[in-house]
Amino acid sequence: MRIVNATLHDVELPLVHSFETSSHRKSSLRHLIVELTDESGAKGWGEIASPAGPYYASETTTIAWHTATEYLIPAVLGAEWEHPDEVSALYGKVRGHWFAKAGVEMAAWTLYAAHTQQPLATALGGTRSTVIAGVSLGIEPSIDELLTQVAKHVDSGYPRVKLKIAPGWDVEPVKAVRGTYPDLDVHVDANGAYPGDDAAFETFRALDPHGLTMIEQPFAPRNFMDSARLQAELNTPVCLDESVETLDDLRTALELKAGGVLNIKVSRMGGLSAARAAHDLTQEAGWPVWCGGMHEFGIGRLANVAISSLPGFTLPSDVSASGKYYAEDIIDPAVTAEGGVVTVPSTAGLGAQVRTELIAEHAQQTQTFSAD
Ligand code: OSB
Ligand code: MG
Repeated sequence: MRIVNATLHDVELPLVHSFETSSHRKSSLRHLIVELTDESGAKGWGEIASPAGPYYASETTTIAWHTATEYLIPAVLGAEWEHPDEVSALYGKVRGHWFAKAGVEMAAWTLYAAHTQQPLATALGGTRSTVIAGVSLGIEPSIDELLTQVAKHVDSGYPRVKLKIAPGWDVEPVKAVRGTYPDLDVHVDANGAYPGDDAAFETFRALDPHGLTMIEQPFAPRNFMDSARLQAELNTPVCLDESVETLDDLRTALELKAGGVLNIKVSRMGGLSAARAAHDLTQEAGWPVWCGGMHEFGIGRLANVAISSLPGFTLPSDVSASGKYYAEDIIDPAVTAEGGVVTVPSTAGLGAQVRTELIAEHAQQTQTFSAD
């Protein structure tokens, strides 16, 4: 296959409910949409879902624009390849920049699926026709407002709720949610906000008896040592997110027993091929996995749905309906989650139409490239 045209669209969509994590609050998101066209005219779509600021990872939207336009798109344009597993090698000399790479590689994967007339999930080796969605709830101004958000999502059928925590907003919100929902699948995500000190260990010991499904990323990225120490002490599984950007990080985590669950994010790992390889490695090690999200627009959301259809994704994934975040999504149909169940598309390619008019309406900047 040969990519002859590429367009990068910088698109801003308003959020229906502002979202706060341990680092910051946001009310709209800017993601970069990658559009690739091959010689036959088939199209592939990808999404660079980097947050605007360097708080989740060091990449930002502006940096991702630079990386994609200067390095990644020139590397894939005009190159010959048979399978998307080969695409990351085309820009193999570029270190890091996983979000930018993930968006470009996702476009190659959806192009390949369209070109070979199969659903993206099938091309990846997915085996499920539906996946279970959980929701991720941000830090709210009060416990009452958090309980309102939990009720809203439990009432619409989501079987798992993840609560963002940070020092000062941890044991109390968990107790409140547990008090109201004794049997709900609840987990917490600290986004690395705790230092590996005695006070943090005290907090996690206090959370341990509340039957949480997991404690996600308690410590700073790649603090595998304190994570292993915590896992040895707690009954609650520790889940790694920010700590695992590469398969080498994952091998370190497995060897050190720095947790018991992996959140596989396509964006954080640099694409669908790496996400699938992480799935295979954790399967061998016996760690269950789930697919994390980055508040993706519909394109990245459908890639998350597709990877979640692989057999090792046994825990609910952050693939909630488009409508949890966006009043209007850039795909048609948008992702829906009836009773927390998302249907894996069975049509060839991405699995939905891309609403190019909506992309144009919300685009802040656009750049097009052609192979010579
Ligand atoms: O840690 O999972 C995270 C969003 C931005 C940055 C980090 C995270 C998140 C989420 C999003 O929790 C969940 C979703 O996309 O549904
Ligand atoms: Mg996380």
